[in-house]
Amino acid sequence: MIIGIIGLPQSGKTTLFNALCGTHQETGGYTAKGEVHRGVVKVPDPRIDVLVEIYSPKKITHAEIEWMDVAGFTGDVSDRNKLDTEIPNAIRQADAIAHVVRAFEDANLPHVKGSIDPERDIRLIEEELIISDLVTVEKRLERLDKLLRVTPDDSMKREKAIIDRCYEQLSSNKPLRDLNLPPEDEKTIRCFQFLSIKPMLLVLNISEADMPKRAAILQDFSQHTKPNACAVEAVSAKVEMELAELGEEDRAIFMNELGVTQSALDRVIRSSYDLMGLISYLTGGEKEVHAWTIKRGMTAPKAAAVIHKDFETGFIKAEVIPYEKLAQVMSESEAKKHGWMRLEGKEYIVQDGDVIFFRFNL
Ligand SMILES: Nc1nc2c(ncn2[C@@H]2O[C@H](COP(=O)(O)OP(=O)(O)OP(=O)(O)O)[C@@H](O)[C@H]2O)c(=O)[nH]1
Ligand SMILES: [Mg+2]
Repeated sequence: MIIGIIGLPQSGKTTLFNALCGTHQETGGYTAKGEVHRGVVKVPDPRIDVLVEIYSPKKITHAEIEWMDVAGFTGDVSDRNKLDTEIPNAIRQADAIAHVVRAFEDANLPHVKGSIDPERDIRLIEEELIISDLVTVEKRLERLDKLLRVTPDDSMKREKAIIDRCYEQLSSNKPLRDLNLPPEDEKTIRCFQFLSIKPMLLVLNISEADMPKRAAILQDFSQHTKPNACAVEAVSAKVEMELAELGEEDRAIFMNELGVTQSALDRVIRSSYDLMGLISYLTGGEKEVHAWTIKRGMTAPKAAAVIHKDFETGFIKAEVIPYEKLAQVMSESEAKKHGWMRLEGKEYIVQDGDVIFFRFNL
């Protein structure tokens, strides 16, 4: 799963990327067009720590998400003939988008649009995503019209009906995300890698001085400004980057000085995970404790295939203990004695935090 970080120039994207990935990419120097930073981040999961206590494994593997950082969007769609395509194209492969919105004041760093105005910036970036998709849709419609004149087959007609809907939505300046297309329609147009259909997390980049007010800022923003179907988090990217560079002890002292108890980054990572409809199930043993990423709603054999595709074909049963039950007694055998281990079959929908042992036949 990949998340693309986007936003206006100098909004703090690379700073956030460094904080998330523990990297040292240059900040404040305008990421160049065509430059893409990539990094993999562990999804924080306190349940893993508990499983490690239970199993004392040799190896520990967290769920992971890949992040990408690209140059700033222009925020200018006034001339369709001069649209930038390179930067939007760089994030097409992402499964979701994190839009870094500048909310911090800094007199030494003028905002590229002249003032601090998160609502405007969100609209500008949304418009850029919409126009970029509109260009793709128009091209496809033109091609489909030609093809349909020659061979009017049913699948093409079906695609045309979906693309027509997309055209209508985008022409009304609305993102495809709000269309809530049924999964089979979404699958038909997946190959176009539309941008405005991707789940979006808005990351408000707030001033260091506002950190203690973070919760109030978030609430106010969610009530008044947040567009539909987006998630929102607030961080001070600069502070988070500085925190990420510190050792554990110094970090605790610095956080105490700032009046914060938990790194806001953990929440950004968790929110992005939820936003993409992802959950984790866990496997435990002496060899390894492992959090596996799956889409919410997956059946047990599909979830098993994430470990190895043979587990899906050879699937027999899943032995499932819900995490809370296991944590209650801190022992697999005790959990079994309580009758908390269930045997589930092929139709079982795996739940977040299920601790699973797959039985399979190879
Ligand atoms: N005061 C303050 N400055 C910040 C914060 N986050 C980023 N900055 C500063 O903003 C400037 C731009 O940060 P970058 O992370 O390079 O911004 P960017 O969005 O990657 O910029 P481009 O790559 O040009 O699009 C740097 O000087 C950062 O130190 C913040 O939370 N507070
Ligand atoms: Mg940058």
